[in-house]
Amino acid sequence: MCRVPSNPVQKCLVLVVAPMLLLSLAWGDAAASAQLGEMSIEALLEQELVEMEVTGIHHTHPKGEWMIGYHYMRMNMEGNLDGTSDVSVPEIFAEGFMVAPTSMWMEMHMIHGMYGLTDKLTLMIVLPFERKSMDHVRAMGLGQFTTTSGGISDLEFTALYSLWRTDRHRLIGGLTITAPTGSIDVRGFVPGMMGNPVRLPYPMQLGSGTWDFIPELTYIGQVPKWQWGANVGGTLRAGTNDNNYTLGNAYEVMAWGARKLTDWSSLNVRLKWSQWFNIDGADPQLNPMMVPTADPNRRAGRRLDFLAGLSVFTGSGKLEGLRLTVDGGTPIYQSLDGPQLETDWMVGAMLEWTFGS
Ligand SMILES: [Cu+2]
Repeated sequence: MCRVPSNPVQKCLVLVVAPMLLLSLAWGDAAASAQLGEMSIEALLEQELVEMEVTGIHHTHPKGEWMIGYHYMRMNMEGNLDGTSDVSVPEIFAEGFMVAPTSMWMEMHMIHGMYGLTDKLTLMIVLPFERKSMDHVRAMGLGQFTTTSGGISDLEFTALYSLWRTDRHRLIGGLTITAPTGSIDVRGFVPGMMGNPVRLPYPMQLGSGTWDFIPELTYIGQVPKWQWGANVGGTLRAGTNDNNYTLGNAYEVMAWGARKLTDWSSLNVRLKWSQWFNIDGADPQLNPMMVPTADPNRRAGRRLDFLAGLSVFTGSGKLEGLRLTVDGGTPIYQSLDGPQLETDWMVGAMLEWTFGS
């Protein structure tokens, strides 16, 4: 089931980089306990929790502590899959479509703020902006075209609660509510439509149009210099949006390991499984016979991603609490209700500043 990707960059990531990262994670742990010094183990683990934080995992803050962050993400998709098989552009036309998507990129800029209301309860808000671009080919040799969209996406409000905690183990429950602030009415110019902008297909829209609920549960384990954990979360969409549809529900399961490399750097590797379902209902302005992206029954999929992240941070002085993370990954398995564009890789960078308390 799990095939090694054919793309040489992906193959290199999976076969070479992944084992190297795992090896470096396991490299020499002997000095760890010697460096504890006069710091208590609780204080050390609290500090290392932040230093080894994994992108996409929500944590809690102590009472009165703030965090402000900026997170950039880019995802690239190229080629189409139906199930796990490649589908060529002529095969898409043979199914009767007039237009075939060939590639897409997506960029997100997210600004987040966190505040520890109590030692157990942390509140978070995320303001996301998105930009997307999709390339297409028209049937019968009519040429290529690109559509783009951009703007604010769905605002997120999150409450995180520390359910259980010992020195070495934590269990955090979270609930995110997203507001339908992202547009579901994005239009664009498409050749052959008499120069009038038309409603762009589902993946080019900026929001879900519904209030969404995202419950999650996270386990984090720690010993000095090491962190591991697992997280499960689901996205549940409430009601039907103004354009007569509901995006599919989704869930994710992630497991990771992280290692402090030096006093100022840490590394993590993670495996993330995600599955998302088809759209309920349909936007009446979209014709599902025109292009696969306009078909509400060709949106579902599931994917296993391998990801790695490297963080550098400051521990003292004026820049206390500053942390920069770069990370990236690639799917090692994906199966899509297609024809649907295949994800090739994703990269991101995050800058965070923790203060107060
Ligand atoms: Cu935070």
